[in-house]
Amino acid sequence: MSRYDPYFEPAAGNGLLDRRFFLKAGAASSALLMTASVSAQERPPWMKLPGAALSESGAPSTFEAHVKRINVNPRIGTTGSGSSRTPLEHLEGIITPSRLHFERHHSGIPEIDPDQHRLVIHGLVDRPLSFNVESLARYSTVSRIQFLECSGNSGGMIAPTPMQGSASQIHGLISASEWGGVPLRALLEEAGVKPAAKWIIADGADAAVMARSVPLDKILDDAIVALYQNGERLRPSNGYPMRLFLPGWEGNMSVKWLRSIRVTATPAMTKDETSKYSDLNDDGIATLFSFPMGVKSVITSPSPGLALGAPGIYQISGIAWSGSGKIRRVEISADGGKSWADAALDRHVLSKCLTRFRSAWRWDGGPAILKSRATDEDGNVQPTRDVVLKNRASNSFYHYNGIQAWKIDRQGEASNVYA
Ligand SMILES: Nc1nc2c(c(=O)[nH]1)N[C@H]1C(S)=C(S)[C@@H](COP(=O)(O)O)O[C@H]1N2
Ligand SMILES: [Mo]
Repeated sequence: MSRYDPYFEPAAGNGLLDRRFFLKAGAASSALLMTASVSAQERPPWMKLPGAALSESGAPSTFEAHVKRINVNPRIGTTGSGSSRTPLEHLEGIITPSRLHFERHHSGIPEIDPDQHRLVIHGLVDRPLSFNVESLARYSTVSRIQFLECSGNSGGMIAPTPMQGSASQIHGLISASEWGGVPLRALLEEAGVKPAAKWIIADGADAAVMARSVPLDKILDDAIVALYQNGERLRPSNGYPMRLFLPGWEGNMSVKWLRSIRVTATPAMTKDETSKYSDLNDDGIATLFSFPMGVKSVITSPSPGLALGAPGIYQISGIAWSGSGKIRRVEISADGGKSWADAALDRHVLSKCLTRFRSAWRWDGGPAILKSRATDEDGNVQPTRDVVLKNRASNSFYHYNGIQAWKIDRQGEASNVYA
């Protein structure tokens, strides 16, 4: 570039460029990125014969077979207990394809016949009610494009030395979908909630009988009984034929294979809200009922396993989210946090959803430490690792939302560092 162009000016240290670089520099930036010349080609084999037949259900290209859920091995001694993770670094945008939505099961995936499944609403109500899939589907359905995150996500980051793995191995218990279902408020209004009611206890029809207590206020605010995920019926692994979906709150509470809602005056203190999904502090006292997921972000490209090529201009891209509402701002640093520049947020900034962010970065081939820091609309700023772990017991790993640092070495390889 010989003429002056403000978008080539640095926006922060170690090569970060203005966030509008890719939008405004247009032809100039693409010329920088694409150096191969295009010449007339011979027809490839797939142009010489008609292609494959139609099919009833689509599947990804066989060339994309590497884009799959990872860590799918169940816990030793069990068949289906454990978790599988979304391959974050291979995805774009904000919606997770249903087949790649992370999974977390406490006792495998039940095979539920929808004709035999019932959801019962009982306890402190005037009229106990029982629904099957068909009767629920007659209610007016709402759609929510929102994330679901396991509160154990990123728990490996409490280890005293940084675990090495891909973005998905470390942070892949987060996904986002369009969830379609019936507001629980409508069902509770029909059942008639008694004045003493303050909580509901939700439980699932799996062998683990996962049960969680949820404050009634949240249920009346935005909880749904989800029947649909990305336009189709829920996948068995995500709760078929129905699940509770609690926008922005820790994934464990979104009880899958939902079979019972009991309205109560007090929480049940189930194992999953006392011994599990609570945060032990170093004074020996545990914090219970941490419901909304904290403001968080992670750079998915570059990230471990996605090496950079030659020095030059790269797009930094990642996801940010907050259980409290919308993402307002994401800042990026290429010098380990000494200086920061605002990233561009993609058009779809939805409440309690993933937000895609991007920055332009001129990598000079030297070492760099990339970080992202998200701020939500309530003004919550993503904390550093030290702040998250302050006063926590050394084995407490839920609700980790610290700033992630990726170190880029001279070969362009990224690794997890505490910096
Ligand atoms: N019935 C039931 N509901 C459940 C679970 C379970 O094992 N059984 N796992 C919970 C946990 S810990 C999480 S993080 C989410 C995961 O939802 P997903 O598998 O659809 O990603 O479901 C929650 N609901
Ligand atoms: Mo979870």
